[in-house]
Amino acid sequence: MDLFSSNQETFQIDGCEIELDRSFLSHETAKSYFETLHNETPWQQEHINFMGKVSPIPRLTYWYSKENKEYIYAGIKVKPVPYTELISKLNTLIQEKTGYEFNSVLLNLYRDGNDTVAWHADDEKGLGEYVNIASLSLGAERVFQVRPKDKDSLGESPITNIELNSGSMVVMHHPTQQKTLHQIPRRKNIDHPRINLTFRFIP
Ligand SMILES: O=C(O)CCC(=O)C(=O)O
Ligand SMILES: [Mn+2]
Repeated sequence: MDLFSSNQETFQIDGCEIELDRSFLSHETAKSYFETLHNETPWQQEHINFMGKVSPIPRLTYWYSKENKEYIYAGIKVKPVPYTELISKLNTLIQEKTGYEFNSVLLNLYRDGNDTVAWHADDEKGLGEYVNIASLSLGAERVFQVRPKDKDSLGESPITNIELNSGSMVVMHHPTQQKTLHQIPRRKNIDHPRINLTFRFIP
């Protein structure tokens, strides 16, 4: 495992700091964790209700929580399931690396380049005021885009594109969720899956 490698970069977006470690996990470890999570996660197809129209979200998800914390995102209420051995191990690794405490994780499965997550901030009330998020990527490389929420700041710092390779970890420090939005846009030419785990702390 390449923990504490020096392959790191910092992005500043509207006064917020996003750190990237491209080799948080070695290629082999990332591949093996991808296989386990891809095969063993009971992936769910969630739906959103927008003005009475119910549609499937364009990816599969699953929610684990160490302390039985329920979670609501995009109007979707998810029941907590206790951590598996691998999720526990990753939670510990990521806590050691970041110095932040995490007790819950949202897993996203992007089956191919057609699966996406639209512009949003992880600023739900349930996460409290002070939100730090660590996000681990496994499998296909995808572009993670970040932009200021504030239209005036958008002129000065337009969209930042961050390539997320397998085994990379991103830390979005407070107040990134208050001041910026992020998304994973569609990439038509990608035909293989990506798993992303966003570790959060539910107070
Ligand atoms: O897939 C990613 O890298 C981001 C996922 C995300 O933003 C989320 O689950 O809130
Ligand atoms: Mn997010």
